Amino acid sequence: MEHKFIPYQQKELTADEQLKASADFYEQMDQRRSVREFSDKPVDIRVIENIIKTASTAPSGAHKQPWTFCVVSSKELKAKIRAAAEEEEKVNYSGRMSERWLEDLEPFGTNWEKPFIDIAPYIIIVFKRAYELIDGEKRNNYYVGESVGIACGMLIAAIHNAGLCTLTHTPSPMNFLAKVLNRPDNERAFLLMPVGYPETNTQVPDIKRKELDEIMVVYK
Ligand code: IYR
Repeated sequence: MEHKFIPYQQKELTADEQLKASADFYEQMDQRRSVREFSDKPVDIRVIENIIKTASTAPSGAHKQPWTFCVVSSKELKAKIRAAAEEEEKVNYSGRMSERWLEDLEPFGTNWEKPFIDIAPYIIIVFKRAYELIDGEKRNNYYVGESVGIACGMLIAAIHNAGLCTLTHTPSPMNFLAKVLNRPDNERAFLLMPVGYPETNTQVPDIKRKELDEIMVVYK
């Protein structure tokens, strides 16, 4: 079988341009914070389309692109999702999570209440596609968790780049999302992300990122 290849073109930067571009991008990304209090200020759906297109540029196992991004703006659906998420989180916070886990979360001030699901203009629920059904036949996807994780990272970067914020919310177990959104059997909920503007005067925990020498090991 013939497989077509086409020339790859990427603009090469000078050494100086590269240093500046990488430093500028780091500065920009270092401003990103997870936000838990959202404003209901509307966001143009075309911005959401662009950030999802960006996420879908992620590499994936055998280029299967094993993801579906569900965008919820309906008040009724958001309320349904919030109620189901809070039901699970109540159980999590009152026993399903270990004492140590709850202690680790203390600095973030999280609890079972998830008002942001109602308030943010959009909720993106990312589903991973465990397999594909093509003409009634099951076809494999590969490295599904890795692929969808990478796409979510790119989604988060795109959201920040658009001057918006998000939160990686993982209500657990999250199978209620497939039910509420009527997803097919091959899809599993992966991450729930409110997208919008932060509420006025929102505060975020005063946390520090690890220094480079704690995260990078160079082998010469
Ligand atoms: N899923 C819960 C608990 C939670 C867990 C971790 I790890 C966090 O970093 C934050 C929260 C919740 O969303 O509240």
